[in-house]
Amino acid sequence: MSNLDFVSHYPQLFCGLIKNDWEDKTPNYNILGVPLDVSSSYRPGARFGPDKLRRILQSENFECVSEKGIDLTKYFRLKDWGNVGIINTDIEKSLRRVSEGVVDLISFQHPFLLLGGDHSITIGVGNAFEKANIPVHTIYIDAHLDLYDEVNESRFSHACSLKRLSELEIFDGATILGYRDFLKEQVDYAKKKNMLLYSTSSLHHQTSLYDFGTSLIRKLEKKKQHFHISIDLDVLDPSFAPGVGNPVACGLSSRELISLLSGIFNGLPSEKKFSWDIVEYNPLFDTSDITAFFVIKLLIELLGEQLKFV
Ligand SMILES: [Mn+2]
Repeated sequence: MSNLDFVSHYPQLFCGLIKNDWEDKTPNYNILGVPLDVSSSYRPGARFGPDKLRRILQSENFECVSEKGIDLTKYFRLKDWGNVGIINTDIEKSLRRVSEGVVDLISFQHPFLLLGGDHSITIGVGNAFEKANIPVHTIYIDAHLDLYDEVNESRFSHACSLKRLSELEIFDGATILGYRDFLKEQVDYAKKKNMLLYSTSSLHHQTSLYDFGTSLIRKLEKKKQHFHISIDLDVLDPSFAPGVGNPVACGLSSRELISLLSGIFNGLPSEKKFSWDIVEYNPLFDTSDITAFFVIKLLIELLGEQLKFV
């Protein structure tokens, strides 16, 4: 039996692009919700993220056409596998369930997206790749480095995610983009582990974040087998993403983040395998659904850039 034996309550979302059941057609893209926020240290509520996004994805407010004119409904068949059955009193069991679900997603050989949940869900993703024995380079987009060894006596906190990933056998380096809230010893650790570090201000000074993203991934891709792109929405300025668990001022604009990520997918060759997650969306602290509408725009633009992978 598959570990993915749960389905979404919403049969059809996002202009019909996301369905539970594609009947005679095979899905070419998979989505899994992970409503986990047990370890949130400051503002819990990310557990409500996946279902709130699904509610908004039912709206008729969007055309599924990217700004480059790509009509996503012609090419993408996304399957929504619903939410992982999280046990909100037990993070280790919950992460085990996340990783069991992700092992199945890996086996489908199609791109997949996880909707968090806080950043601890990425630990479950790493564990799944460890089980599948696939080396992974992580593109870690975050205002924080998440390199604490322990937070509140837990090694599975959302602030320990990159530290746990860095200890895996399959850890094939990381590129950190957009950090601006950190300790010096965390930067030292990242350098010792040969991680590439780009602060928010170093990104802000690039003339084109699209070109920067493209050249960054082109330099990396030849030596890497699989890329996991982990997007913590707190990389954005809180004025663009108020609905996050740990906001940090002076972040990227929504345009800057979309340019950076579009450039990365533009530079990634079609034969490369990748997966991604969007984490820390917290509807309890969102204002007028600003953060949710950004996530939907991010999906439209990035799926447009991912056309060559489906
Ligand atoms: Mn963060």
